[in-house]
Amino acid sequence: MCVKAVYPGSFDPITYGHIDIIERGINLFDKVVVAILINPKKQPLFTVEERLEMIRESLKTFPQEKIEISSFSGLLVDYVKKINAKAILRGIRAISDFEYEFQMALTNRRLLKDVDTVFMMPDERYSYLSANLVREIALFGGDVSHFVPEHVAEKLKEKFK
Ligand code: COD
Repeated sequence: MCVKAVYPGSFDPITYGHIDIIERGINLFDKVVVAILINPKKQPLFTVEERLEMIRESLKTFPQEKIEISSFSGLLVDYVKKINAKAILRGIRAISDFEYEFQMALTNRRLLKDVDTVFMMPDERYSYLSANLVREIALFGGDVSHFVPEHVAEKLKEKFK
């Protein structure tokens, strides 16, 4: 049996923090499905296609049989059910993440009783890192090379040119 976990998020853009969690996830599960939420209510910096491409490029050295990269719209639990995943994978940084994640994990379990959320902590180097901050640093022309792969840094530069 292939035990699958979904790692859902905005990934706008993917950072070393996300990549760290994916690496930990594939050590635990047979397959990790990295899934971008298509959210018509949000104004992301990158299109879904651009984000998918950046994720693909960032994970190209990972064992490809353990990874799937995808997007979904609607409720996360419906997507979990559709692809027959066993768990939701989430990264947890500081205490500030806890309340939102706790609420989401319990709500999702109420909506779909068989699904559990697995939280993983990133390497300390990434425990403060967020895509939000990366976008802001890039907007003002700062150096984001410690936070995202080089090809993502390039894409950020192009966006804010
Ligand atoms: N280190 C470790 N983990 C990190 C880091 C880091 N530096 N940066 C981000 N992460 C983690 C986040 O904590 C999160 O677990 C994951 O990576 C993705 O992060 P983001 O910011 O890209 O994604 P979010 O938090 O915006 O994603 C929210 C969802 C899309 C998952 C959520 O809105 C959702 O499920 N929406 C679908 C509709 C739905 O079902 N709603 C009801 C939910 S109860």
